[in-house]
Amino acid sequence: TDQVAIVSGASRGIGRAIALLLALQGAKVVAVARSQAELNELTHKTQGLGIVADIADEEDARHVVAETLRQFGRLDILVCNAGVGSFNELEHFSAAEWDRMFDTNVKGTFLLCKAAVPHFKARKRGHIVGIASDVARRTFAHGTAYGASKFAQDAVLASLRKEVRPHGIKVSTIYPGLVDTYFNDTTPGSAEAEKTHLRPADVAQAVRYVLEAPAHVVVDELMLHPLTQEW
Ligand code: NJP
Repeated sequence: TDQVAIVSGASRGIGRAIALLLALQGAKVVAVARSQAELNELTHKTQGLGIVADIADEEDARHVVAETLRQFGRLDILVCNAGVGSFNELEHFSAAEWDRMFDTNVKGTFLLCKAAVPHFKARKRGHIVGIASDVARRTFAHGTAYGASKFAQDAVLASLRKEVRPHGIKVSTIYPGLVDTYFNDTTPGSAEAEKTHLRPADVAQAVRYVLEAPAHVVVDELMLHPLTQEW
């Protein structure tokens, strides 16, 4: 396909795998993150566009969509993937760390959707794919801030789904379990994670599946876990 897709958080991890898979399938990919060097390396592979932006900043989020429209004339797919998390007992979280998770995971998703939806509505089509988490559907110790942010992001996407459906716009939410990425300052590729975690490419395949649904079908929700993970 020659679809135009924005992928947030594409400098590494899940977003990078999604960007590579979409590019492989012929999409024009706009890769978004704050790290210029990683984006340069990626766009070399995707032959797409890289935009350095902080999705928690309204001007940056607007710029991402405006620049995509300027360069490609349209937008077909928005993948809201960028996210951050850290885990601790409630009393050890700083207010700043709480804000960092909500600003990125919730407000960042809101701002990118807000920037893209008017264009989608005008064209009476468009597909928003949100990368949420299985922890948008369960709670766990040390997850007060991250879990709450993922519940909230999930609610943004689910409400938006109902709002934009009459305009022919799809919203699909993906709920992965553990994925072997750089998340929470980890380093992917360990022997242990190979046994217990999904690979970023597994999540990218889920994104591909929801995007390939026929025009009259919307995959609202898709959850996937490593077989070894109890949840
Ligand atoms: O994490 P990581 P994942 N503006 O750290 C970018 C969810 N998830 O791939 O800006 C723009 O390898 C950052 O780029 P940079 C998770 O909640 C994960 O695992 O250059 N971009 C990088 O490209 C998240 O929503 C697991 O630092 C921003 C990317 O985000 C999504 O999966 C399990 C940004 C993060 O890459 C991808 O996370 C689960 C900003 N303000 C859900 N802040 C898991 N890994 O186990 C960050 O259930 N980025």
